[in-house]
Amino acid sequence: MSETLFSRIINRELPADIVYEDDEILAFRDINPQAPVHVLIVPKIEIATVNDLESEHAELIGKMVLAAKQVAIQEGIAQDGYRLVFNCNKHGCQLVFHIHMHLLGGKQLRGSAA
Ligand code: DGP
Repeated sequence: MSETLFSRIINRELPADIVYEDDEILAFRDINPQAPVHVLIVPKIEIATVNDLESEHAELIGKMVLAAKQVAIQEGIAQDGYRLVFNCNKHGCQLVFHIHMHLLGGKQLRGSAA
C-alpha cells in the first residue's frame, strides 16, 4: 500500500499540530477546521476505511475513543460536549484513506448527523 498523508504526518515527514500521542495513536488538529476544536484521532497502523476493520482492531478503536476523551478534557470541551465521527468512503465524504476519528467541539453543533 502506498503511504498515506496521515502516515507521513505520523512519520514526521509532514508537519502537524500534534495534541496527543501514545504508542498506537496520534492526534493532531485538522487543517480545515469545521469547529473551534477539530482534532483527528489517527491510529499509527494504516487501515484504509472502517470497512477494513476486523475484530483484532476492537481494542485499538476503543483506545481511539479514550484518546478522544483525553483530548476533549485537555481542550476544555469535555463538560459542554463534542462529537466523534468516522467518515467512510464516498457517501461518508471520506477524503483520506487512513482511518481517523474527527473530534469536533467548542461550540453548539447543529443536527445529529447529515
Ligand atoms: P475525511 O473527509 O473524514 O477523510 O477527513 C479528512 C480530514 O483531513 C479533513 O477534515 C481535512 C484533513 N486534512 C487533510 N489533509 C491534511 C493535512 O495535511 N494536515 C491536517 N492536519 N489535516 C488534513
